[in-house]
Amino acid sequence: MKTVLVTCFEPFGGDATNVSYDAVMALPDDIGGNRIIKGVLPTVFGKSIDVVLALMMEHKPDIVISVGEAKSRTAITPERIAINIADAKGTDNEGNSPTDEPLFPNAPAAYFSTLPIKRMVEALQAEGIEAQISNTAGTFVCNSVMYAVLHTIATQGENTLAGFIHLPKQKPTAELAMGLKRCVEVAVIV
Ligand code: PCA
Repeated sequence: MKTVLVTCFEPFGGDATNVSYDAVMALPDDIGGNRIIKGVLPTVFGKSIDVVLALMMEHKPDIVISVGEAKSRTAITPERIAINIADAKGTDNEGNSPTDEPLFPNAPAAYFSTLPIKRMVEALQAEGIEAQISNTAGTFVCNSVMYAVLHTIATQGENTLAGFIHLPKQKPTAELAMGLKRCVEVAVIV
């Protein structure tokens, strides 16, 4: 029985909703006997990292799956890699708009997801849910959270599995929640 921390984001960019919030909140609290802890992160550089790291300290999860919305995508996309940069085209929810800023100075350029991303994609496709691996989580708040979680796990020498999944905006919440549930089921059997 594992503890899985699943985080989502508040709406951003002037939107009233964020599909990651709707889909994560629709997840059951128990998936196959594993405990699902849900967290909501502010779409703000820095603060989002503070919140996710505090949730990790509090709940000591075996697996961290962070989830966000990708407006222009049509598939559920487990991310392969997070990069050590913050570079925003617009602003976050507190008006921050960093340009070419390292997230953590003197830290590695990138971290790979430690989630079973290929098996997640296969499991989703087997259910008829559009899914593919993404090779960039962008350079906005979502990438910063993925990077910070993986960097913290790596520097603390823990064996927590972690990664990020971007959800498409224009799909029914029920389909996205079902897809996320399958991703959790695949991750807990690693
Ligand atoms: N998507 C944004 C930040 C919050 C979210 O849901 C991103 O892709 O960075």
